[in-house]
Amino acid sequence: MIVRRLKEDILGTPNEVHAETKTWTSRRLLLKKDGMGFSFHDTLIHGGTETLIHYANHLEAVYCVEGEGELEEIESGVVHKISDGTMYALNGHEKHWLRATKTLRMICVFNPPLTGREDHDKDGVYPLLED
Ligand code: 9YT
Repeated sequence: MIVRRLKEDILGTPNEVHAETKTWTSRRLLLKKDGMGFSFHDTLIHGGTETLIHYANHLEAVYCVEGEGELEEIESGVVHKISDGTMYALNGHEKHWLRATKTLRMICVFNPPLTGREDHDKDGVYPLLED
């Protein structure tokens, strides 16, 4: 069994990942090496920012537990409001803008799981990494 606590086990360690864009911070609680088949993160999208995201190599589901913002699907132009209680799943690898008007706290799962080092490239993509 794995038990981890955000404050004691993640914050201030390499599993607290700050995006190079400075628009988000990902606190990664479960990673590929944990063998669960997915990774599990508690992510902050900082208020007043927008982030280009395109998970070409991964599926991601996201559940918002705090904050306010929106997701714009780039291909269709459809905009979805996001607040406490909103879930979205990128089952079509949709490229999107993620905007936070008030810092969003998002619980995210990735399949395949992240190894822990991933940050977005200029197109918002995470590479497929091995441990
Ligand atoms: C919601 C989202 O995709 N945020 C960007 C960071 C990512 N979820 C991560 O690595 O935790």
